[in-house]
Amino acid sequence: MRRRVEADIKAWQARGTVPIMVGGDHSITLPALRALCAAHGPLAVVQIDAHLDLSSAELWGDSFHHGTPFRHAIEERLIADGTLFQVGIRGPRGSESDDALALAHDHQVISPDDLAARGIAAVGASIRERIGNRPTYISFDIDGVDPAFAPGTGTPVPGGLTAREALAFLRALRGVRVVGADLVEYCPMLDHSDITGHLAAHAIWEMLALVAAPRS
Ligand SMILES: [Mn+2]
Repeated sequence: MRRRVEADIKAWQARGTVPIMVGGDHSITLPALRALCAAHGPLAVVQIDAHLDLSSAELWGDSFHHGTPFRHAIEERLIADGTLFQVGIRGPRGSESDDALALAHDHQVISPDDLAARGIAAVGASIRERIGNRPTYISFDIDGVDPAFAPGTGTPVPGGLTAREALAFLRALRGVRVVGADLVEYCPMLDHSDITGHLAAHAIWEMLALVAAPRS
């Protein structure tokens, strides 16, 4: 899977497109980052997620699954130091070392409470300033949103972003140079009345708008 996704993303990127993937398991992000880093150099990454996804093989005995993509991305130097922004984080950690890895590389972990206290516009402005002109990947794990708004996912965690906060946060990123994005962990089988599907589709639309928006 990883080889195939990486090859596909490389092919789309080479055609001058901005690939946006829809999933499915969050482990698809790692090969996308590998492909885009090969083209652009180390990336900035904005990750909306309940979980850090920085686990190692000590969790579940496997080094490659939906809880580990960003550990590999950091260790493989696919993400530039100080430019991974993990927003919506509140879930249980895989281990105590997860936060340490992010902090050792000067990355930022922003909980839903942080986002509410600081304000979406302020957080967005701070992220945009820190990213500057660096090529940026957005990885939107739908479980970053509260299960009340996004029940259709495999590892729901109460206390997440509202749908409105999530969409406003995406809009607050306007101006960053998006070179790729994904919307992952959507599981239609667990959804109710397509609530999650509607939000996922709208979030993808907002990401397309970020690609289209002129940058100042
Ligand atoms: Mn995730």
